[in-house]
Amino acid sequence: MKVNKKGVVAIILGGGQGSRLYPLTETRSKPAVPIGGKYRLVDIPISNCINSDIFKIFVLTQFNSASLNAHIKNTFNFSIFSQSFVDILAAEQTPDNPTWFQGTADAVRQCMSHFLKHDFEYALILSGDQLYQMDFNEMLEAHIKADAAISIATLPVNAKDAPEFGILKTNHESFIEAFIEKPNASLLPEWESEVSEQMQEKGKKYLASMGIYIFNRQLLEDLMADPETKDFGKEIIPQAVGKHKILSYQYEGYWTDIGNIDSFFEANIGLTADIPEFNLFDDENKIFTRPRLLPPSKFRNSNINQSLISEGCIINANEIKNSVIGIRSRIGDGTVIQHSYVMGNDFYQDIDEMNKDTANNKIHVGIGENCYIKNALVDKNVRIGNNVHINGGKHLENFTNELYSIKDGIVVIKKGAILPDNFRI
Ligand code: ADQ
Ligand code: ADP
Repeated sequence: MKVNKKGVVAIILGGGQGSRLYPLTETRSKPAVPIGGKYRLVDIPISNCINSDIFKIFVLTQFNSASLNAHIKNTFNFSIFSQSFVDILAAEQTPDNPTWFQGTADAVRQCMSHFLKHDFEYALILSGDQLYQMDFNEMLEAHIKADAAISIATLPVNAKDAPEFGILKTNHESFIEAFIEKPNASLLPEWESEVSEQMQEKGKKYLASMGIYIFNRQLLEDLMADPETKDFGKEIIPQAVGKHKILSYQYEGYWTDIGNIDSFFEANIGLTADIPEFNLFDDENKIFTRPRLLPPSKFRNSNINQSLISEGCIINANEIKNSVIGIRSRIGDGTVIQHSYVMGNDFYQDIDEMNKDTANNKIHVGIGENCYIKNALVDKNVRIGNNVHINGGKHLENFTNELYSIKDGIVVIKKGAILPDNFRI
């Protein structure tokens, strides 16, 4: 069966207020959060679309930021002869203004007039904070073959994770017969599904919504007409069950939510595994990002182990282990970095600037000499002095001040923070 690829628009839900990723979202919108040393969160769903030949893409975000605009504009510029685009649609008001997006469905509703200007048959609605590589054409083919009105990508999860998701039950044709958003653990026994033997062995007996939906155009338009329904998971999907044909498209590949600091951190560190579950080294499924034309990274006296080092770095560190080091990072002599994600810098300081900083007792951009950094997430453009000791871990309580936050034992150094010599966490 041939899928009419021109007939699909992708709508990426780029994020609510981003509070679960605070403080990474303190100064930028969620889609602009840097991931994997050189990418941004929004690159993941956009790349999945491009790899699935879907080229009409909207990104819905709660607030617009210069870095998101610059990133999209400089990365995803298609030929003027094609009708392809990546457009950012931002809620333009303040949090207490009622036109601020009230939920995922409300975000889609408020932008509906922009979508309807385009010729499409199917709307593919995606989450902006998930790490996965999926061919949406296979899902679209299943949707068309089943003559479904809505399709939801699903995957089996265990009892521990099930309360975090929309959980569903299907009939023998994979149509969804019941759906509950984030069920209380006490309700779970009623929500077990038949899953493959392999999933059964892993205790993954519950079918969860991945928050990836295909809607037929007219149905989406009809459902969006009711301003009372604010959310896909809480209202639109549960209310559509029993009224419309909703297909469960089961997926068993790697997929993970990266919506909070803990999962975001682990997903980044996971990229340093021998064979990471998310494959950046895949010609068929490239992750597209901004080509920055940075110089190669330069090392001196450094022992680098099981780590990803991005372009344009100047690294004199003693040791870097199980870590992701972002673009333009500068790391001084004798420093040790373990199990950490250092996002890097937006710019280089030239020698004059550095000399001026030295004369003014100001710390240079980057990480200084003889530091020890473990279990930390270091945002961009920080100035970390010499002999700074950061030892994250479960022994630390949650905490936040203007320089750093601690969440689930992970120390997050805020963007642009200045940590003086001998600072200890
Ligand atoms: P959650 O991920 O908890 O559950 P939600 O917080 O609504 O749902 O987020 C879905 C996506 O929309 C995220 O990418 C989020 O950043 C974005 N988003 C949230 N509010 C938004 C807003 N106001 N404007 C723009 N974007 C916004 C959902 C489903 C569950 C399903 C899980 C799978 O409701 O049924 O199991 O996704 O992760
Ligand atoms: P990225 O490579 O992460 O996309 P850019 O090179 O586009 O980052 O820079 C990100 C932001 O940093 C831009 O908004 C840019 O204007 C800003 N920037 C560039 N140089 C400097 C500087 N010297 N000081 C502060 N911000 C800068």
